[in-house]
Amino acid sequence: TDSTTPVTPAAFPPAFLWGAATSAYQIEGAVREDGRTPSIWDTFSHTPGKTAGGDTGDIAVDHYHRYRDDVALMAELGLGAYRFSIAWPRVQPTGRGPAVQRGLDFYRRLVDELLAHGIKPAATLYHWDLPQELEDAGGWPERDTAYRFAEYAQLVGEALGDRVEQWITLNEPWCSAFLGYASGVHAPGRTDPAASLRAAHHLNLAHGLGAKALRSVMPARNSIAISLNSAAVRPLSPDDPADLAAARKIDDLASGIFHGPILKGAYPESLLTATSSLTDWSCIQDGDLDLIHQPLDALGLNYYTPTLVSAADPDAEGPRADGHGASEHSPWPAADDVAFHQVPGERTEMGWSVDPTGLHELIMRYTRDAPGLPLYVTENGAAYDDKPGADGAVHDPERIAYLHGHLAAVRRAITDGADVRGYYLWSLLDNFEWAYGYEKRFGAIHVDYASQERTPKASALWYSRAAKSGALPGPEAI
Ligand code: PNW
Repeated sequence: TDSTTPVTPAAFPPAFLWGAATSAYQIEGAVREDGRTPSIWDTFSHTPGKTAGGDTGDIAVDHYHRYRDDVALMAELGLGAYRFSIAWPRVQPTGRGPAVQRGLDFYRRLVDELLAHGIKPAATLYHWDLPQELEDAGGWPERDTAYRFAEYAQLVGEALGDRVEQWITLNEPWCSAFLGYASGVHAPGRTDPAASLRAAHHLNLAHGLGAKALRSVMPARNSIAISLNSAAVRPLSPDDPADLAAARKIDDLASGIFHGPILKGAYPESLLTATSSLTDWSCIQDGDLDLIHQPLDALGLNYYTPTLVSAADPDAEGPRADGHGASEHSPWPAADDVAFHQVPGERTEMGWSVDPTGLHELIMRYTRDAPGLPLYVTENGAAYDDKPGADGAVHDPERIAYLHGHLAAVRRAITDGADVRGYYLWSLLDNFEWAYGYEKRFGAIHVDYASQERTPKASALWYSRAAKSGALPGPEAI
């Protein structure tokens, strides 16, 4: 990787947004306050054996009560933007009906606090916390969920469209569909590959209907986007046609299944064929593709690590480690002829390899596939085993190197002609890392989970220098 290659501190475009990101269930806590009812993540995390240590988001980092302090920290760090998500079960506890004012009020207060500090809010409508009642009615494999999402989007757009300019419909629908309904390592924990493919289509439909609903109630200046975790997929042997075919298949299942309909108005033929043993895709109704293919104002990409694959004998025994959590069930439907490999080299606490070239690749790919569409890196970051030292400070040189390497890759992409408008570090705070509970710390700000005390890590100070100067300090600075 080039994460250790020195680069001269070079300026980013002056309007470049230096941000940080979080999501509601991972930080808010206060799960029973102001009318909120359970989402699929409350149910899942309270089911024994589903999360590390039985951890839940009941309290998380108590952001619901500490949002003012957290915004003050962002302001001190000089962040220009903050990406957060809105909890559907706070706004519409049953997933239907009128909005709960107290639920919306929290986000209005948060947004006003951000604006008062000159921080641009970017709101994600869905970061995985489906109201449990909608899951009980069938969840994402059910078409109706997409219409419920559009209604929710409209309610939120009406309430906050006057003060939030940047909107993201869905965060990483790949995780919702395939970790939620195929491998089952995420809520709701189902292991039904055919259902996961229907879920993917209905998430696409939800995006299209949701974007349309937002458009209909918000000022035209607002920007609507989606955040996709398209993988940078690589064949183990680039000269082996079988490995190339494996890489194409995984690319279809990771990226094409969302890019195709959203950016081009069609699913890749190769995807429909490869999955035909599981579904006839009759869930795609007339007019769906036009609805999904809504004009977008920007595209968000989340990137952590590349994916390395080869062709495999489908009958061979043994685990197919792919870094997506422990499950006997694969998150890749109809892909038992593909094997996943560890990318050699340095890894983070997640076991994910550090490879900034993957981010450059991905940005350049979007630049080709979606010409003219402004891009944002809506998530990028790393988990390390951070602890305060004797001096009370948290020294995390690995995270500084990770951020430096990836931001240098972003800057390289801009030099190569990509229109990248901003970068959101994942994550502002240490938080509930889904199935990994509180074991994995992604924050730029350390949280002591007993006292809820916040301590900016060295990486936060490093990132702050970048944000304030608009240029990358060397990785050795701080
Ligand atoms: C993303 N995978 O999750 C999410 O958007 C964040 O909420 C999360 O905290 C962050 O990345 C770090 O994990 C992912 O298995 C979870 O490929 C799992 C995968 C990818 C992204």
